[in-house]
Amino acid sequence: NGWAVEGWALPDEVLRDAPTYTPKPSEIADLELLLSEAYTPLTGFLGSADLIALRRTGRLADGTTWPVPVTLEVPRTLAEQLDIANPLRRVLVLADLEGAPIAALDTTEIYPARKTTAGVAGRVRRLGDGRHGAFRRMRRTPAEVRETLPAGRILGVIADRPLHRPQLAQIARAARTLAAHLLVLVPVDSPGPDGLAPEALVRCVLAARDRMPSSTIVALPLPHHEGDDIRDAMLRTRVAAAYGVTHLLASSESMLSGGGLRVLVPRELAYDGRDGQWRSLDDIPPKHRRLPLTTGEIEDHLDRGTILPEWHTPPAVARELARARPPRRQRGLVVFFTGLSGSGKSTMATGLADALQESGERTITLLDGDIVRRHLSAGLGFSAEDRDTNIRRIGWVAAEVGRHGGVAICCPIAPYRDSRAAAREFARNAGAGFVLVHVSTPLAECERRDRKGLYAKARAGLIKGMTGIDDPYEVPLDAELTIDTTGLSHGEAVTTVLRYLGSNGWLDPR
Ligand code: PPS
Repeated sequence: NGWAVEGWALPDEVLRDAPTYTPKPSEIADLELLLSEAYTPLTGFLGSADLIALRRTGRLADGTTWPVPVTLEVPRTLAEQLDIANPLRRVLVLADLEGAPIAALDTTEIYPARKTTAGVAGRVRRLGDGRHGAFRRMRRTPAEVRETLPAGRILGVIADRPLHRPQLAQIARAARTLAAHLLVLVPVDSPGPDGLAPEALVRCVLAARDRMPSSTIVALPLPHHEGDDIRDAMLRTRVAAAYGVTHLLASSESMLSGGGLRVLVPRELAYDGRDGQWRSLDDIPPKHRRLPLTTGEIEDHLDRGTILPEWHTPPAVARELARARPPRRQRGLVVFFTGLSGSGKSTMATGLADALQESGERTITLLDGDIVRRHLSAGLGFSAEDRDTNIRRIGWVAAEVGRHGGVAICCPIAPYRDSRAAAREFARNAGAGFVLVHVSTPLAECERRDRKGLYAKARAGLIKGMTGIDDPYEVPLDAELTIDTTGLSHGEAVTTVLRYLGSNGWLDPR
């Protein structure tokens, strides 16, 4: 029976036979917004004419103003399977991370992008009902939301962070002044600027609901486009307008009015100790004035496990935040040792695991190089690609351990910055801590130890691609701790790590 969209009807076989591709998360977020019509007037991924016009003039080829390039890149080998001259053979099915189809792309242009990728442009059409994930009932399209909004002004707030009393006071003021209904848009495509998981952010926002004027709360993706905060802010304004917002409370300096919507820059508020009200900074004498906590101060409270003060944060919000970010001594943690073969990583990792077992810390998982390569990474060798896969696997498993509140201790060589960065990112997305320990014992010392005889073999040319000899080790620039084990006893090296973890709150001081 096929499916149709104005002027685009295709038999089922076309979809069945079409290649399938899973875009990267930010592209999926763009796709969702295209499909929900939050990106009106865009109906698909942009082609080269629009991209060139956009770069030159800030407008699409037809003159429409539009802030950011909304593009889709696919591997060249995949693009080559499409035949744009044939409407039946140019369809690309776009799938989510689990591989379930979300949309069909009617590819009308393929243009060169990077070395191994091509840009594909064309209209997109939703496949399936488009609702998935936690809080799916809150993921509503602009049309659905507009239908339920009352007539009159709509005050929009983009809540990419939990709402504390100062923000709630700003919102209440603006809503009162404008006599507006409140629409809160919560971005849920990736962890917010505070590193809170999307579901946790939604729970925090919902926990503040009884402190807000009558409101509608919607969850939606709001992707970041490479290195362009101002344009992203403009895009957020467009999306808010599509949802029916008439007045948007600015969350950053770079938000500009446009697209029929006014951006309000809220006044800076402070807590007035005399009567417990939040009011304009200038209306409070300095000795009675308390400024809102900074992001760093809030994080500090959570890290230590002290309750956020009630003058600043409604208790229900404080509770949700504390659940989402337990104190460091209870939070999942990845301790990631990196260094040359023979640098002392394994010894330190084992020593650390033993010490933590003894003190009865959270559950410990030791992801030792040899064991990993026997099980999790069985079959991988030492090519750059295999090493990268190895480190990403270790990083992924470690992050899952951290997600569930355990301590993962890893000790691969992990010679590449990118793979280590990926491991750090996995941990962050899982809400776990990440401590990179660079075991910086110099090559000469590692080679002198040469317990496995590998360096001697490498020098003799018997093995190729030995890290430090004829394969690179990229020294970390982001290590939390650097330890050279030359001349250190086993105990001293482990103590250094324990001391770091202790003084940074990662261990129970008991
Ligand atoms: S990597 O690069 O992080 O994937 O390496 P890793 O999984 O930690 O494995 C390192 C251990 O494998 C042995 N080995 C080699 N190391 C480096 N280069 C080459 N070519 C190589 N071939 C085998 C070596 O014994 C490493 O063990 P450690 O414990 O680090 O000494």
